[in-house]
Amino acid sequence: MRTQVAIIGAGPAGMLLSHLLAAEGVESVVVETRTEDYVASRIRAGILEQSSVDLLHAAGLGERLAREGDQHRGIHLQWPEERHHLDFVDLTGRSVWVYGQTEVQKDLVAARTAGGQEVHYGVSGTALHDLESDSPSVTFTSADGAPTRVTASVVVGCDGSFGPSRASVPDTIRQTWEKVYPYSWLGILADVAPSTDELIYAWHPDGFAMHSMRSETVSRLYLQVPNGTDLDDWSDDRIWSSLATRLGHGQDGWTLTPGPITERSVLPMRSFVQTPMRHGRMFLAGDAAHIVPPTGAKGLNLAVADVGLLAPALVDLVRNDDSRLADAYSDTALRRVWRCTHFSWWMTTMLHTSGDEFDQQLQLSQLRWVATSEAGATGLAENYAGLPIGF
Ligand code: RFL
Ligand code: PHB
Repeated sequence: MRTQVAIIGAGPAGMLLSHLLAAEGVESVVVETRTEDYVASRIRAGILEQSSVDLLHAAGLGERLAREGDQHRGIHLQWPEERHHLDFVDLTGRSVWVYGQTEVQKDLVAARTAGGQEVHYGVSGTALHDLESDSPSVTFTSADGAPTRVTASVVVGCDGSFGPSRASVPDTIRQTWEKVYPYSWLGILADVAPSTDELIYAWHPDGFAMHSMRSETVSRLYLQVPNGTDLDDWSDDRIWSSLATRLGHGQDGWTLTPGPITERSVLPMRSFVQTPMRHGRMFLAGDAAHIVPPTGAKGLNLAVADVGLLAPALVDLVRNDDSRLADAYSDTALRRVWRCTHFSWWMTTMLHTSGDEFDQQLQLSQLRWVATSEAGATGLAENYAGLPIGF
């Protein structure tokens, strides 16, 4: 089959790209290894920054987000005996929204289904071909076993951290940077009302902890754990009592209410960037090009920002044969990618304990500065609430 843009991956990057292209009359085909249900129910990001929310509204995808999303003015930053609220709206005029990636995905799928988007779920053996030619293609075996080729003007790799697109850039051209952190997160979803109005990021000598949420009745919480942690070693009681200790249960009358745990997983943490984000007629967007540790809440937001830049560039390229934005895409996107990579590393290393006592004192000093100096707080707020898309 033939289309204008072949998109690999039906996660938020791929589905948002197909939506933005369709709004400008550019046709695409999406291929995805997983099932629609699997992609829609994967528990991942929870925070949307201002520019992501603005983009979703501008794309006509903001109706449920406006109704069901929860706008937060800032976050609580804490360490033993101290909790400080950073108000991003006062500091930068920008805010963030609690609206799960699962909800963003549902809105995208609903909009693309209404628009008649062709999405091939459950494919296998995805491969990219002829990327340096004017008619690159993607081959795969469809869910019912048929070998299939999609030939296009452009191929976009939105296939996340394990997809084949990034490796299709020749080794002589691509450059990669990677940092693996010496700790993981144990994340839980619990059927209990959040014990906090806004997110709590907590430094503690036992390790980092965070209290996030999905709704008025569902809480999302994380604990720093060693790499290689086995979930079987963490009973519900151990999880809740560790969260209570690290989040400061009993401090100034604050209490953590436990509840039934409905999902749990261990997430390794790494930073990764591959450049350039384009090779010939193949472009990379989202986790396919870069991974950040979740501490800065940037992964989904970076995927949205990439696509926000890429969609108009592809419209110009395939509709008007104008390659200026496409030629600038990689450099423009990477400016923001490196900013968010730095911010995510900075939040991660400020908040996670490594066992080094000298580092601990530096972390506490930095936390005190960020929480109590307007200059320090504004730096965190500006990065967390997010810089404008074209930054
Ligand atoms: P995705 O969502 O991984 O989607 C890629 C899709 O490509 C498919 N695929 C293939 N399709 C066809 N052929 C192949 N060979 C393929 N190989 C793979 C995959 O099945 C998948 O459906 O990447 P995308 O679209 O770039 O979106 C990125 C985000 O999902 C990711 O950055 C965020 O979830 C990261 N993240 C967070 N980001 C935030 O902005 N704020 C947060 O609060 C936040 N919290 C998180 C997070 C990620 C987490 N995990 C589990 C990694 C919290 C967690 C726990
Ligand atoms: C989440 O709600 O899953 C979440 C929130 C903020 C983060 C990471 C994850 O920094």
